Amino acid sequence: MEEKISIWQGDITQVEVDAIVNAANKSLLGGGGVDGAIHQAAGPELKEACKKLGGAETGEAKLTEGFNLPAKYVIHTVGPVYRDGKHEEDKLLESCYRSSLGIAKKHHLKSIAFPAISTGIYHYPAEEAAQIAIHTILDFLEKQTSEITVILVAFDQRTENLYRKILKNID
Ligand code: AR6
Repeated sequence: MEEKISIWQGDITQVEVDAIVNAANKSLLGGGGVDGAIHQAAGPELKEACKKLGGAETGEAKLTEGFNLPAKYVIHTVGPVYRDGKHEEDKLLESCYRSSLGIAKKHHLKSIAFPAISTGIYHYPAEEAAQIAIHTILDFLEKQTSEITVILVAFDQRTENLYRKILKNID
């Protein structure tokens, strides 16, 4: 499985890929966490482009250019706020990964980097979120026979360890 998904620890704004994914909120107008870092690094033009998108629903994804980022594009997706696991949080998180990959495929992008959507300010339990991320990505790549390279960006060691453990168990 390692050849389809790679893991990289660090700041997603530095990753040179066709598209980085932003863990945004429904307004798509910026916020804290990885969203704040992406807007900061991309420059004010990103916010101007986002204003034209008219927001997004939880689980949806929308595309903009990357402006000052090394990535060509940003795919903005809205993760679920984790409440108790009984409000379709898993389906909505899965939808974030699936929608983002669908956009990448539609635009013939060859590489995409994901942050750990919803696991920060939105409090999704890290291990469950990592399981959903990896299984959804692998399922998409298999069923859509997509050649896209996927990078999972772990901001901290704990997330990196989780991703490595899950991938190892699938092999
Ligand atoms: N590069 C990669 N990953 C990062 C970075 C970075 N520069 N910064 C943080 N992370 P979060 P959410 C990790 O809170 O939980 C915003 O205000 C972080 O360690 O950014 O989906 C939005 O506007 C965590 O593992 O996103 C929304 O309102 C992961 O990215 C809300 O936060 C996601 O953490 C979305 O919350």
